[in-house]
Amino acid sequence: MAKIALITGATAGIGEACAHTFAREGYNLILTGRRMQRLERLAEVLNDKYNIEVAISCFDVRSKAQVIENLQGLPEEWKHVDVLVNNAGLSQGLDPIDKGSYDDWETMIDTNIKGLLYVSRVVSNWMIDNGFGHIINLGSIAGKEVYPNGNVYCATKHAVDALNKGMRLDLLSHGIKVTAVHPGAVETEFSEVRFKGDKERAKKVYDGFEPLVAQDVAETIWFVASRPAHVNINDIVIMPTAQAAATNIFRK
Ligand code: NDP
Ligand code: 8X3
Repeated sequence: MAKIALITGATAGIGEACAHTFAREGYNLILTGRRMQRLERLAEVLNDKYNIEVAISCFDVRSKAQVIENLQGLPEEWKHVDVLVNNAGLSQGLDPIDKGSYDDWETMIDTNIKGLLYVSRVVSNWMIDNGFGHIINLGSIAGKEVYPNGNVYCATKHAVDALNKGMRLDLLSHGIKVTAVHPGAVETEFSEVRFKGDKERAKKVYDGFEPLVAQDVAETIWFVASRPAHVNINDIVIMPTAQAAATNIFRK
C-alpha cells in the first residue's frame, strides 16, 4: 500500500514543491490550503503525472474548528498518515516593535504557532493509533536568529523550534519521528505575502544573490523523510550559499 503524506500550505512555494516531490516518490497525498482552485489544479496535475491518489482538504489553519472538522472528516483510510509536513505559514510586515500592526502580529501567531498546533494535535493522535509517523515542521533561520524588525515572525519561528523539541520528547515513546527543517532565503510567494502584494519590494529581497528555490527545500524534506526507520534527523538548517546568517547575505 502506498504511503500517505499530509502537506499543509500546498498551494504555493515549499508546500507545492513537497507535493511534487512526495508524489514523485509514490506517496498518496492529502493537500491543504485556503485556495481551493489551486488545490484542485495541483491534485489534477499530480494525479495525471504520477498516477497517485490525492485528497484535498481546504481550510484555514487559524480556525481550530475548521482544522478539526476537515481533518476528522477525511475517510478513515486517509488517516494512516506516514508523514505530516507542517508547512503552512507566513510573515506579515517588517516593522519595529513600536510600530507593528496588531493584526499582522495576530495573523502570524495564529497561523505559524496555533495553526501548526491544531493540525499536529489531530494528526499526532492518528499516528499514535497507527503506531508510526513522522512530523516535519517548517521552522526558519528566523527561528534560530532574530533580525531587525523581524520581531514577531522570528518569535513564531522560535516557537516552532521549541515545539519541534517538545513534540520529539512527547512522541518519543510512540516511535514517532519529529524533525524541524529551517531554511534561509527561499524565493517563493513568501515576500509578496509579507509585503502584502508589493511585488517590487518582494523582488528586491532576492536581488544580487542566488536564493534557494522551493525545490531545494523539498529535496531536503524528502531526504529527512526517507532515512531508515532507526534514524531521525532532529534539526536541519539549509541556506543559500550566499547567505551565512539571517542578515548576512553576500550580494554582488
Ligand atoms: P508561500 O507564501 O509561497 O506559501 C505559503 C503556504 O502557506 C501557502 O500554500 C498558503 O496557502 C499557506 N498558508 C498561509 N496561511 C495559511 C492559513 N491561514 N491556512 C492555511 N494555509 C495557509 O511561502 P513559502 O512556501 O516560502 O513558506 C512555507 C513555509 O516555509 C512557511 O512556514 C514559511 O514561514 C517557511 N519559510 C519560508 C522561507 C522563505 O524564505 N520563503 C524561509 C524559511 C521558512 P493558502 O494561501 O492557499 O492558504
Ligand atoms: C523566512 C526567511 O529570513 O525572511 O523565514 O525570515 S527570513
